[in-house]
Amino acid sequence: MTRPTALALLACLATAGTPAIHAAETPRGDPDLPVLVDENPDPRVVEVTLTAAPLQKSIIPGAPRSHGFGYNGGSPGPTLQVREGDRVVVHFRNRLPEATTVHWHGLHLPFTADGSPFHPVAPGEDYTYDFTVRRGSAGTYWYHPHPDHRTGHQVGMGLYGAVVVRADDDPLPSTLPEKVLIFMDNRVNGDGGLDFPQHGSPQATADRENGREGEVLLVNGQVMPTVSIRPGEVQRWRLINASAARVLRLHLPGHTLLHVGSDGGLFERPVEVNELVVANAERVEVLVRATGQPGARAVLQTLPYDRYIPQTRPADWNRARELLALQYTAGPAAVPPLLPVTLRHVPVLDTLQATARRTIVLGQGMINGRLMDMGRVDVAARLGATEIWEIENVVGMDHPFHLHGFQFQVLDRDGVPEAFRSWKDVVNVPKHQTARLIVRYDNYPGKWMFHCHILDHEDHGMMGVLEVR
Ligand SMILES: [Cu+2]
Repeated sequence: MTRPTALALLACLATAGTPAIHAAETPRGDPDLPVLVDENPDPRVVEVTLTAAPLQKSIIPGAPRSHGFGYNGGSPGPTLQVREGDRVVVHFRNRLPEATTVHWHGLHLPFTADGSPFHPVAPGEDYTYDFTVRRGSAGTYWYHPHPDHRTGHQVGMGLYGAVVVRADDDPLPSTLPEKVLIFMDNRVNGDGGLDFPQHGSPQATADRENGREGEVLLVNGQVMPTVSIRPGEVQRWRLINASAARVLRLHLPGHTLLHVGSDGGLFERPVEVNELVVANAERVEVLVRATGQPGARAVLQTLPYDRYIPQTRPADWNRARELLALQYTAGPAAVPPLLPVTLRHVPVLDTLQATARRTIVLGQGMINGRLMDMGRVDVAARLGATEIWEIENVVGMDHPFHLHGFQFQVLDRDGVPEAFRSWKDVVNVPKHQTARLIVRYDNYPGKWMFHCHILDHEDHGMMGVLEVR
């Protein structure tokens, strides 16, 4: 592992002051999430209890109490905080009226701990997820249900939470204030209750096509929360798009962001960006540099992103939406911290080692022309093998492609080599584009799902099975 060279990366690049933007909403408090309590005194074992149950409060702020689901009484659930090398034991209790699982999205773990549809947990039953956090996997992940056909419903009912994996040799200063921000959207009806369409209704048809989007945009379960920042400060934000279908195109007016990491952790070096597309289930890590004046305010927005087929594109798709307020404190400025110019080494997966090349065709609602069948193996591979997968989207809407169990690296998109190497478990494949990725099946045999992460597509069968043996 390469240690960072501690050279200053200037905290005041290319910003022209921070425009004051006024939002109609009343600012709410800092959106910090609760953390799962470690019940084990051994410092290298994290043992927690996670209960899924109907929620006694509304998951939409300000709405009347409505049906919903939560983890440990909240939506989102508490954050799982672990370190590389930790053994993690999750005592899961399903107190929902239906079967569920807990999928640890992006983590490299045994088949029995993956929480895929192969290991449903019946109502009233318990299940223990037991795994060791891989070295080199420090990053931002999340957990959510993954039962057969019901993922979209259960996530929409409120079941999702964050996972943070830390490294002992994290190259970024530990003094950077950190925020975990989970983005979610949801739909409410006239009574303020969660709105899921009736089976067979026009809305159900549109959702099946587009994926279910909602008008209420939530950040850590809040509408337009406020994050405070001191002028000069640098904050580390871990962003998770937990939406069923909404793709975020993040933009913070008056600021550029330092993009430092993706699904499987930090890059080799930071990349300065004006905006960031985060497809559903993807994560990004960014450094936010407080280059504005004391008392200034900026609003993190999601800009329009056209992922739709024209026939079912929502009428207001081209409208920017507000997500959260960044409020500068009035006091004196902090001295900007020194930031490393290199972060860590990302190992190369060698294309010369690839022993198979696969073509995965994403059609509308199907993969390689077939619907999901739990009894079928779509791809069979050897443990330890390296393979190249060509993910070809042949239809006119984007599909974010997710592989369980193994992080991969994107090689190229439509033949254009990826600008830099990173670990990924989701790659958004835009309409009529092809992405090539390389993956190595390390350590764990089993049956692993690959699927579109638009939850409505996944639930309706846009999924396949990779068996590694
Ligand atoms: Cu899809």
